[in-house]
Amino acid sequence: MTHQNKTYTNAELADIFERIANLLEIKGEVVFKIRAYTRAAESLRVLGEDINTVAAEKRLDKIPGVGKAISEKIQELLDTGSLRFLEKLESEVPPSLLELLEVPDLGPRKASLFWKELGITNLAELEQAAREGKLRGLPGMGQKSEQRIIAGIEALGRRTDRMTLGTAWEHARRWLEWIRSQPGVSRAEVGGSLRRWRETIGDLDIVVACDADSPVMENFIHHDEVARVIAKGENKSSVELKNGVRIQLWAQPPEKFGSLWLYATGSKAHNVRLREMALKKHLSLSDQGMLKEDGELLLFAEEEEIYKVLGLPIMDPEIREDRGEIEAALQKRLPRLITVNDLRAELHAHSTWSDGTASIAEMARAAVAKGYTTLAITDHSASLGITRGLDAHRLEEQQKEIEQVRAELGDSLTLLHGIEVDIMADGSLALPDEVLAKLDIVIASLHTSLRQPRETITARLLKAIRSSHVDIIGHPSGRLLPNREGADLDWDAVLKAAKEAGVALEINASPSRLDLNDVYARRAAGLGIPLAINTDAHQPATYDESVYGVSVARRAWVEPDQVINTWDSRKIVEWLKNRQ
Ligand code: DGT
Ligand code: CA
Ligand code: ZN
Repeated sequence: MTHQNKTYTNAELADIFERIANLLEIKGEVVFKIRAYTRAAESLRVLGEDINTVAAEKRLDKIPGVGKAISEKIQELLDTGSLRFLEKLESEVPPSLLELLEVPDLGPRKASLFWKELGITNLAELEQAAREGKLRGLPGMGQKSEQRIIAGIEALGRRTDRMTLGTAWEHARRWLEWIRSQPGVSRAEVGGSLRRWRETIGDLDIVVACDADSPVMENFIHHDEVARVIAKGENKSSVELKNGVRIQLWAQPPEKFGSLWLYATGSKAHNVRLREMALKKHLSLSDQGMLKEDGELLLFAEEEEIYKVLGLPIMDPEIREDRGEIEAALQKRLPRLITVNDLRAELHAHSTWSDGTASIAEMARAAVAKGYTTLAITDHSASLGITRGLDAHRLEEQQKEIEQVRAELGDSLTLLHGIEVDIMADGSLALPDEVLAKLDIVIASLHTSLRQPRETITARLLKAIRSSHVDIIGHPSGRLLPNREGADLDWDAVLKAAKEAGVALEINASPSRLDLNDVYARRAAGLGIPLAINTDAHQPATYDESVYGVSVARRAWVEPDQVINTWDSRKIVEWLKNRQ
């Protein structure tokens, strides 16, 4: 059957070849065949020009990683809208087996095993078999791995389609630019969870001030990238884009922008509190303004004026969560929240000595350019399965290069020689104490066996916190946003131990980590535990992700001095010295 109207984007074709690769691997096909399809998929994703153009110009077989066989398949898909090879494959390997690959740590080889040995063809059957204890007898499986699969399936059930902050900001910046270019628009800003810098984002809220006859709303719902209009109105429309992102656009004339922006920023709980306070003054607060009992509508072009009427100072969006900010504001004890400009140090950075992509000198020069006065190079220890971890010998070699860069940079940067040492499954560190003792700074992180039971993994982390040379615990929970949950830790115990040991806890700034999260960062700060906001940079550009870590700290009500990265070099070095 042919579908004349079916067209494919590069990403859709890449998905098809990835599907083929997975099905072939489940089938048990030889490795080089599978690799050919994975490579083609990767190549299509980064191609940078429309596949339809490439096909029209007969250049398909010139795409790197795409040989004759695969270019013919692309052509067949573009011509007919389907692929006989894939149809045949799907009649041999049930495509519902691909559901299994969504389970964390479950790859095609395991899926193949379950299918061939137990006849499992989908997720529901896998869950049932696991709960009945049928997996543990298979080769390479045991009771523990069976438990992990059950936990993985449960986690899938809790999964959301929320975006990370990094992804959301990328989309939002592009759309802000487009909206600001529309006729009659005087102002456009983000609202919603994005303006509050929540750790993940459901839909983007964009708030616009525009003239009554501005076409912005119409142009928005008819934009090329829109797949579906979810709701449409004169002042508010909501769409889903072809890439799956949802955007809600709010519009009002400039004189109502303040009330609109306040309303659309939320949180809902914060809004409800403000509304209650307004009602006590016989005012009804809405996105339109404040309605007086006599029917007059007070208009607000700026948010600040609304807070003023309510007897409050304007509040930073990050704390508008009804977590005590109203009470604190009334008592005039709102925190002076940390900002990115307060940061003077990066204390967790990798180089080509482990899995980074820049040299120590490049990382150091970029830190100076960023205005930092301290940088710690903390490459991975050797234990990890990852590339080129450091052992005692390579650390000594690295020390020489550190010395050279110090000589080059002089007083402009305090360059610390450190390590990110792996916390092993039993809580010991991957390198012996005498090796760690020689370093300026030690970060200890959990990278493996994150699914240990609560007692085990808590004890493991406590052991690391209490060991003699650890200064910072890196990304304490090990979670990955938006969907891999962190370790099941006893946080009371972790915070108590960190407090006693004087160890700093990291707020890892990567948008796919944000770990500590806002809630635990706030508890840690409340206990007086030093915090470290680090980007875990593997290249200079990553330093700019510090803004995400700072947003977590701001949501946690953290003031600059509680974060060691705001200190000058002398104070950081002194803190490190006093810990040893
Ligand atoms: P999200 O999209 O799930 O990441 O979270 P938000 O906070 O962006 O929530 P969303 O998109 O449902 O709504 C955007 C803002 O609109 C929200 O932050 C506050 C406001 N809002 C939504 N529903 C209500 C409501 O029922 N009452 C009040 N007062 N405000 C609301
Ligand atoms: Ca939203
Ligand atoms: Zn790292």
